[in-house]
Amino acid sequence: SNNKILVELDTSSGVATMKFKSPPVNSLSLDFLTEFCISLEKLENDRACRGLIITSAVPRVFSSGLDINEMCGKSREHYAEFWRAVQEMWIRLYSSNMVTVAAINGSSPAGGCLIALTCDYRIMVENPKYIIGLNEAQLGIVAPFWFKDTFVKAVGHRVAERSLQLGLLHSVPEAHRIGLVDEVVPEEKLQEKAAAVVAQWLALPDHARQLTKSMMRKAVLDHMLAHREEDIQNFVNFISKDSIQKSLSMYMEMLKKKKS
Ligand code: CO8
Repeated sequence: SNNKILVELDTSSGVATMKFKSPPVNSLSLDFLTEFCISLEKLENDRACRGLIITSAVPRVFSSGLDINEMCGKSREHYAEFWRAVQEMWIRLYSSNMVTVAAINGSSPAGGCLIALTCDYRIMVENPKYIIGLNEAQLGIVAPFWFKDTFVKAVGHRVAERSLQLGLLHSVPEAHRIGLVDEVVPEEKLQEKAAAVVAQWLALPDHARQLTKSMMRKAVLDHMLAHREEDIQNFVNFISKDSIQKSLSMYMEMLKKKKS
């Protein structure tokens, strides 16, 4: 598959833009995650590419998070394969040598919020309809420890504790106030702002910035890598429970009803 994510590299600036284009809501299916990892690896290995802007080509949604269909009514083998792909996406993005900026031009719940949090910097479009946060608790599921760690690193422990327990989806001004996003801009300024931020970060010597990034992220990354297999087993056991399957399918029903 090679059609859910558009990648463009501007060789003069060394900055690539990745646009999620998997309608209706850029949910993170196994195919999407696989394509994401392949695209990221290509850019990572391309010496002409030093920066990455991640944004959406779908109106009003950055990413709706993990594709709930991948977590409902499937085999344990499928759950394990899916979860490994989710981990792989995070590992690659969190440890990327590139400057990564999330240009969040729509709602970004759960796994969508995780992608944004995994970047170096977050810029969100001001729009009263957009929401962002780790709402897992609202679905009756629990954000994995490395989602939590990534969130805590951005907003601090107290804010994360409340937001995670309540599964809050924050408005844009609130997300800005708690430090979940770094900057808020009008839609028409987003691209320009994202390019300016990447340029600012790229003005430093790569090696110093990269080593600093890796020093700041090492503990969280090492902890995840040390518990990767255990995390897969936990996910498979948890998601296979009848009670969890029931919560997820009720949530999917709720999403579909809300529409009419
Ligand atoms: N997965 C699959 N389908 C989805 C998802 C999703 N995450 N989100 C939306 N859809 C579907 C809807 O059911 C709907 O389908 P249909 O057209 O058949 O009715 C279609 O996409 C369009 O959705 P909406 O009508 O809701 O679109 P809106 O533009 O009104 O709203 C939103 C967009 C805000 C993104 C909204 O769809 C939404 O809130 N979606 C749910 C987001 C969510 O809660 N995601 C959580 C996923 S779980 C996760 O990412 C981390 C899990 C960690 C696992 C830990 C376990 C141990």
